This record gives sequence, C-alpha cells and structure tokens, in this order.
Amino acid sequence: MTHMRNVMKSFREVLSNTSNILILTGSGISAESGVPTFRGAGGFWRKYQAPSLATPEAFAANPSLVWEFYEYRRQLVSKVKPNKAHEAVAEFQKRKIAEGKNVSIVTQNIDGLHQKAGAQDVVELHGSLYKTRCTKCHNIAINENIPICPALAGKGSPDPSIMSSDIPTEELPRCKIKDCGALLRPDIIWFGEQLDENVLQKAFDLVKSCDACLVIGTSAIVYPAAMFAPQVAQRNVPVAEFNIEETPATRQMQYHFQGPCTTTVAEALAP
Ligand code: BV8
Ligand code: ZN
Repeated sequence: MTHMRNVMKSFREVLSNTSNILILTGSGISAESGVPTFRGAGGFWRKYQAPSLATPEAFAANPSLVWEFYEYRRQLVSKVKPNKAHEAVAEFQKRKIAEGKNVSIVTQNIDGLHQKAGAQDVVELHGSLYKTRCTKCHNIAINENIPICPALAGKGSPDPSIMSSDIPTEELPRCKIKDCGALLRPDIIWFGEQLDENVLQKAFDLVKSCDACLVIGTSAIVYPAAMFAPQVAQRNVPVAEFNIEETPATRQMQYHFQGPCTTTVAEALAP
C-alpha cells in the first residue's frame, strides 16, 4: 500500500506544478452513479448489446426501437446524481481556474453528469442524451422532457421479454421547426458516424497543448477517443489512468491508479 501512496503523492506533486490539464472521461466515471457502462453486464438492453442499437443502420431500420432504448437511458440518467469523482473533477477545475490555470474536460459520455456536478465547458465528444437533431433540417434542440413524446411514455423497459412497441414514426419525436415536422434523432454520434469536426479539433488542440492528463473510466477501445491519452503520453506529458482494471492503453500511461474512481480520483484531485 505504501508504494501506491508514494506514487499518488508524486502524481499530486507533479499535478500541482501544471497549468493546462486535460481530463478525459468514459462511462466508468458514471458507473458508481448507477449508469450502466458499455462493456460488461451493463452493455445489454433487452436482448441487444448497446453498440448494436447505437448505429444509423439500427435507427433507419427501427427508429421506434432505438427511441425506446434512448428513452430508457434518458429516464435512468434523469434519476441519478453525479458521484464523488464527477464532484472532484468539477471542484478541481474551479480551484485551478481561480489560480488562473486551465482544466479542460473532454468526455465520451452523453449523460451530462459532469455538467450536473458543476463542471464548465465540458466537451461532449459523442453528443448528449438531452439533445435532438432533426433528420431533415438538422436543427439541434435541447430536450429534457420525460417522456420525450406521449407515445414513448412508460416505454423503454430493459426487460428482455418485452417486445418492441413499433411506434409509428409519426408519433415519434418530430421537429418543431415551422414547415419541417421531420423525424428527430438523438443528437448523439453513433458507431460509424464521424464526430463533429469542431469538437474533434478542440480535443486535438487540447491533446497538443496540455501539460498533464487524467484519463478516467474508459476501456480505451473506441476511436478516435481512444487515441487522445496515448497521444499526450507520446509528448512525454504525465498521463494518469484511473480504472478498476488495466486497459490496452495502460502500458503507455506514466501512472495507473487501480480502484473505483470515486476513491482514486477524489484522492488525486483533493486540495
Ligand atoms: C468513427 C454514443 C469513422 C452512443 C458512442 C475497427 C477498428 C478500429 C475502429 C473501428 C473498427 N470498426 C469500427 C471502428 C470505428 C468505431 C470504433 O472505434 N469501434 C470500436 C468498437 C472498435 N468508432 C466509430 O465508429 C466512431 N466514428 O470512427 O467514424 C469514420 C471515418 C470516416 C467516415 C465515417 C466514419 C464513433 C464512435 C462513437 C460511438 N458512440 N457513444 C451511445 O452512448 O449510445 S461510443 C460509446 O462507447 C461511449 O461513448 C464510449 O466512447 C464507448 C464505451 O467506452 P467507455 O466509455 O470506455 O465505456 P466502457 O463501458 O467501454 O468501459 C468502461 C470503463 O470504465 C472500463 O475500462 C471499466 O473498467 C471502467 N470502470 C468501470 N467502473 C469503474 C471504472 N473505472 C473507474 N471506476 C469505476 N467505478
Ligand atoms: Zn426539422
């Protein structure tokens, strides 16, 4: 245990002398809030693996099923709270900004829990559960209504025995822009879809300019997000990985703190 304590102490030392910190997060930071992660058991909804529904093909084939999946996640996330790791990140950002330094948060998560914990200017690489995008006029709107539309009220149960509701597309969320009325989709980046180029550029700029990086709760499998921490490490900038297990990126990280991030991140970022 003393070894880990010394490593944590040296990381905290290093961190105290940096001024442009990049914090990358994945679904593992929300796990202890009760939000299922993609990998492991949490990756299933009914008889589907989450990634098989998070695709444009799945939405084109069965928009009612995909909307039920996202309505379920909107309902679930609307009932959970940020955890100590989200709070530690938000407080650390506030403290550093008060010292005239920078902390940038770039997340793969679509749950908005960093923002709920008070974090500022969060870069959402993969969009948000609470934004819709029109499939025709591309208008993007914030929408936190539960249910998002009457036809989805009480729908979305993850119970594998539930048959899909086959809601007619006219009753699925529709665009409110005058003379449009087209089918809305979640404003989320699905597998096989390109990330927003401004968002991607911002992330790459931060990868190039940061002088320390924390990567929290990500399996480092999904690209391009999985590239960022290794790219920082290649600049010989200190990178610390916080995870309950090793990942394909671990060997490139200068630090790896194993354990639940509500403990490890809270310790690393404490004043
Ligand atoms: C693109 C929104 C290109 C949806 C998401 C073959 C090889 C390489 C790449 C590919 C390939 N085939 C396809 C690709 C591309 C693909 C990809 O990378 N696939 C992977 C699976 C191989 N990528 C894409 O499609 C991306 N787009 O590449 O476009 C392109 C180029 C030209 C032209 C057209 C296109 C788009 C990817 C974005 C997809 N959308 N999310 C939704 O949420 O519904 S991705 C989604 O999955 C998440 O956002 C996240 O990014 C990823 C899950 O990863 P994690 O967040 O890391 O979560 P995970 O469950 O995996 O792991 C949790 C971790 O936390 C674990 O390590 C666990 O140990 C840890 N943990 C758990 N509890 C705790 C903890 N740690 C600490 N404390 C705890 N308590
Ligand atoms: Zn529209």
